[in-house]
Amino acid sequence: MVGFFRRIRLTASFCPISGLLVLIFTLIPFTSVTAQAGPGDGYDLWLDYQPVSDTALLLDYQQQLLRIQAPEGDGTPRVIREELQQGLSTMLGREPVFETRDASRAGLVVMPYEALPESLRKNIPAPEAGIETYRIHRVQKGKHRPLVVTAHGDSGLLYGTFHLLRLLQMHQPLARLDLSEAPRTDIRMLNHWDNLDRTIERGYSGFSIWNWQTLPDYIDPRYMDYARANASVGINGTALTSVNANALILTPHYLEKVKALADLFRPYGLKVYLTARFSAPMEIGGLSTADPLDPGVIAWWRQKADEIYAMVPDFGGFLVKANSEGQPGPQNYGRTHLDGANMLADAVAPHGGVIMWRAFVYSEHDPTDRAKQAYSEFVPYDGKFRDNVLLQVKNGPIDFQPREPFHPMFGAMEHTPLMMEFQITKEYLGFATHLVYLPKLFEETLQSDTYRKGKGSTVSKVVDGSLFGNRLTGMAGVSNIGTDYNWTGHLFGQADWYGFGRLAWDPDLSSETIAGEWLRCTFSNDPGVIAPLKAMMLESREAVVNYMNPLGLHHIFDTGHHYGPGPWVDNLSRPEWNPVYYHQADAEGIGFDRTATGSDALSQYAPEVARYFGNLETCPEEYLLWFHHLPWDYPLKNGRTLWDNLGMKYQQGVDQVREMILTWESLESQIPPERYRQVHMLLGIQLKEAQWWRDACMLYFQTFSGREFPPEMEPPQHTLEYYKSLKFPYAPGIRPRWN
Ligand code: BDP
Repeated sequence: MVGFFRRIRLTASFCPISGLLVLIFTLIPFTSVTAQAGPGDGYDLWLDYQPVSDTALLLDYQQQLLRIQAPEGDGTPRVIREELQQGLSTMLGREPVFETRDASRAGLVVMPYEALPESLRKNIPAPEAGIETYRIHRVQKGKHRPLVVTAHGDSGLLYGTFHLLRLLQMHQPLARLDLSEAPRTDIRMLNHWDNLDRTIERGYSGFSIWNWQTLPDYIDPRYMDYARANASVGINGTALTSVNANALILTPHYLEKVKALADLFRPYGLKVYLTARFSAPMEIGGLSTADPLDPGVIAWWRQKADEIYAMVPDFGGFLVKANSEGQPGPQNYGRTHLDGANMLADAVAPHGGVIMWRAFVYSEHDPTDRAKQAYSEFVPYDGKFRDNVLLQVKNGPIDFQPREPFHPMFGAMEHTPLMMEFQITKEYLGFATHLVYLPKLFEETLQSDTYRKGKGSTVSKVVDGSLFGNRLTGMAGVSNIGTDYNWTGHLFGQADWYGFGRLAWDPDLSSETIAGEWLRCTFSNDPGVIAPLKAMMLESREAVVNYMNPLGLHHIFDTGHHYGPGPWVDNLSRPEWNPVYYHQADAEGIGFDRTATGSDALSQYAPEVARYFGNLETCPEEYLLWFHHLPWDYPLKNGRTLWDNLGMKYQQGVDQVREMILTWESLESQIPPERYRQVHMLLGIQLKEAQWWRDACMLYFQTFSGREFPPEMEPPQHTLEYYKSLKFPYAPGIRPRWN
């Protein structure tokens, strides 16, 4: 019971009137299986500070940590003290005391490095330069040997405090602690695809947590809990609105609301960003053009930036989707992405703002392979963007698929900062109902080798700027957060939010380490619980690839909502929106030829990478049909045909979900009943949908291959006609009409 929201509710229940309210609250039938409040409900996320059960450890912690010297004052210092008070009292069962006079009695010192007494400072190496870095050090010499959390700035102290609390949650010993941390990227941000009417594009866990109607006067305590959760994993930015932007957010009426959120978030080190609709000068500014070279347009954006910064002095900047999927942009005026990005960059530069210009562009008028278009559009501009522009590039060249090779732009633009964009919400991975641990996917991309400066030129080194020495760096994650009681719909979706933050902080962290941390903080420190759950999480990503898009297949989702399979769809106006464009199945075989005999998308990679994927001997089977069109009887490494392997992979995916269910069931006695039940029901949905994917795709592909299903595959439950007849006009998260 630690969240701010939770504390409010508890306090309220003491008075009879609100007691009645609580009763009513519990009687309301919820539409979401995860919306119920109760033990293990998930509202507290990974910050569910459980009492330390190990008595020796508890004693040790109590001796060391209950007398604290911490910074005084409002803002971040207040947040630090509150978090320590909350975390320590819950985990250690006793209230900590904040020493204001005699600091030499403090067992825990949380202080800026510059403010530490000389007697301590001489025994503690300085944290690295920067306001977000920190050091946690147990002093080993002298009379006074406290545990010290120290930093050069408030944010560093806050991050260090959360790190210390995490160590306690994970039952780590303190005696010899000495660790130093510095974030590897500058901008670590969530991208909310939240609309002003509170629907969320590709959102599956309720409505937007931003209540634009009641802001700025009503402050939902959830806003603070949101900021606190982000700070606990080092996320320092949030773009509040959808990339398919609505210009109204830039009007004074909405900017008042944005300011209220920014003021709340500031103590948590969280900066606010907005999406900028390129045609805003016309829609809300009364101009007749949005041409980026027009003096009136240039002046309008400058004035708009001045207006925003007057209200939100630390405003982060604009995130822009332009000339992509129907959004307006500079090309509407015969200008380029470069013209557009630099014009906006000049508007925010005097205030220290940045422009995150998305590279997710492709056009129905361009007949070349969609996978090639972003590279062709942007790489020629390398080195020409203003210093405060980052190009925000999706992890793969198509669109957040269950598996994609890394985007060829990574490593190809030495003089331009490239920001990573991952999707945390599971648009193409089973919505919030499937348990799929995404840090495994993120890690796969980050550890891919671009070979741009020889072996070891990983995507992580492009993103953290170390490969080319870029000054500005960042990582964005499309949020999976909504109004569902547990924030993310599926409890395990919280691990994706957590893991995104951890990887943005350190892009070389392993997904296994992150899973271990999250499990310990969310479930328990019992190895009997952690080991099976960790194995299940790590396997879950491969399971979804197998039952949705095995062997390099991609984008065969039903259209619009992307819920379930639709490999047969071929009637959409834009060719590259049709699944048949991607799988290219015919009587001969299946797959997209991206070698020199096909679209030659491979030529956009470094020669080593192009050779590796291009050569059938070396191309990993998981990327086979991404890069090659192969005959149905093409033999794979196991000696069986491509067709048989396809069926076996789909079956394997279904079997993996069955395994996940068995694992979960084996832990029933160790998991709070409500939490157990919720996840169990969701796993049931996942199994049904995995079977649906297998059956629908294999029946459809059989119309081309004309072969029997492999004996390993269970027979389909329905006919192809049945699967084709399924329609879901109300599937969640569909793109609304924006204007
Ligand atoms: C696609 C989504 C669409 C987004 C688009 C984007 O289907 O809703 O607008 O990405 O990233 O995956 O802009």
